[in-house]
Amino acid sequence: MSDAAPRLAIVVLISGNGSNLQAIIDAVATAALPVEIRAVISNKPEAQGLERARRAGIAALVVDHRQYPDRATFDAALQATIDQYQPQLVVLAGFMRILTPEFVAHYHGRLLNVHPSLLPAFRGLDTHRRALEAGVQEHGVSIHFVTAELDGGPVAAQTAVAVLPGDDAFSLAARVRQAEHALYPRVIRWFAEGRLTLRANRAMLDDEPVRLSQQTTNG
Ligand code: NHR
Ligand code: GAR
Repeated sequence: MSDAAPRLAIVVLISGNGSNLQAIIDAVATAALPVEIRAVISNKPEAQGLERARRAGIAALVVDHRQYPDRATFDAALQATIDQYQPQLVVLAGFMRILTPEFVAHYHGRLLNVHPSLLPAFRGLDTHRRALEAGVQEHGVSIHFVTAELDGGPVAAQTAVAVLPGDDAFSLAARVRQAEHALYPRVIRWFAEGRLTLRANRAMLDDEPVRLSQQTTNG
């Protein structure tokens, strides 16, 4: 990269496949995303995303939650590992462990998550099956600032995904994941550009509170 502009330092947390991580890596490679991925950390040693990181020349680390007696001890170890890389933003990308309020407070305003639903609908796990069972016509993806309230933090952006006749949880998840891969790098870029901030428990884009119905039309 010949671009001399300072790039936002980020650390990405994963638990599995890491397709969202790959979308971020690819966006950085095409210069669409002005960030430096300093490290990728998984709580699972077998996570495929670790190999994606290594292939891109990014430090790939494991902090295995099973090696720690409780969540507080795990989170403290995770935090210490992250902070060695001095990130300005921490990105959850399919990270599957609920984080303690202490951890979340430490990264207040600089911790994002991608959640596979149109929040506040379908917080928690197994969102695609639950959306199909509820019979909704629209499902989708939310990027939100992480707070102590699980999947309850301020939403920064959403993309709606139509539920199609014949969809099962797999086909719907695949379509939602495509929307994730398009949206997450874009939202991270907003943060890197200083356009997206958390202020008084509201997500602000260009100094305006994020309004969900407009969100997918921005920048
Ligand atoms: N932590 C806090 N405090 N707040 C949030 O909003 C969080 C969070 C940690 C992760 C991601 C979230 C999602 O996008 C996320 C948001 C895991 C679980 C869960 O139940 C729920 C939500 C999310 C991630 N995890 C189980 C646990 O006991 C373990 C499940 C597993 O290992 O497969 O931690 O959906
Ligand atoms: C993504 O669909 C993400 O939204 C979801 O898991 C998938 C991870 O895929 N996250 C959660 O369900 C968090 N609880 P990936 O590992 O290929 O990015």
